[in-house]
Amino acid sequence: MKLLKFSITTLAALIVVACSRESPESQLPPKVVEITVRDEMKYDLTGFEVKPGQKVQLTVKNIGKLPKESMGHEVVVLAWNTDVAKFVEDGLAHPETDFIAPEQQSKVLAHTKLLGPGESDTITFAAPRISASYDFVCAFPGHFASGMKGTMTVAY
Ligand SMILES: [Cu+2]
Repeated sequence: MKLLKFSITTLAALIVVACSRESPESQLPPKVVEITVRDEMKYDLTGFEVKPGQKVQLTVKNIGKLPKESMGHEVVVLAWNTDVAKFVEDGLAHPETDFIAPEQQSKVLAHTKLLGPGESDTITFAAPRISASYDFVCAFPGHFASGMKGTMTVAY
C-alpha cells in the first residue's frame, strides 16, 4: 500500500511537470515559415526549427512559369522515421492525390496542395510533441531524388 501511494504521488508529480512544460509551448505564437519554389527542383529553405507542440503556419509560393503538369511543387511533412524513398515511389501512381498514395496517408503530418505557376498555399498545423527531425519533401515525380527535401527540427 505504501508503494502504491508513492506511485500515485509520483505520477501526479509527473503530470504536473508534463503540463507545466507543455502549456507554454502551445501558447507560443505560431512559427511562421515561408518557402518559395520556382522552375527548379529545390526549396529556397531546407530547414526550420519549431518547439514541440507549437503551431506552424507554412506558406509555399510557386513563382515559376512552367505548367503544373511538368513542374508542380508541394511540401509534404512526414512522420518521424518515414521511408521517404518508398513514400515518393508509392506516390508516383497517384497524381489525383498530389502524389500521396492512400496507403501512405498515415505518414503525412501536413501537406500543401500541389502548386502550379503563380499559386500559393498556406497551411497551419501543430508540430509533433516529440523532439526529433522530420523530413519534408516534394512528392512530384523525380523531385525528391533531385534534392527537393528539407527538415523540420522539433526541439526545446
Ligand atoms: Cu517539386
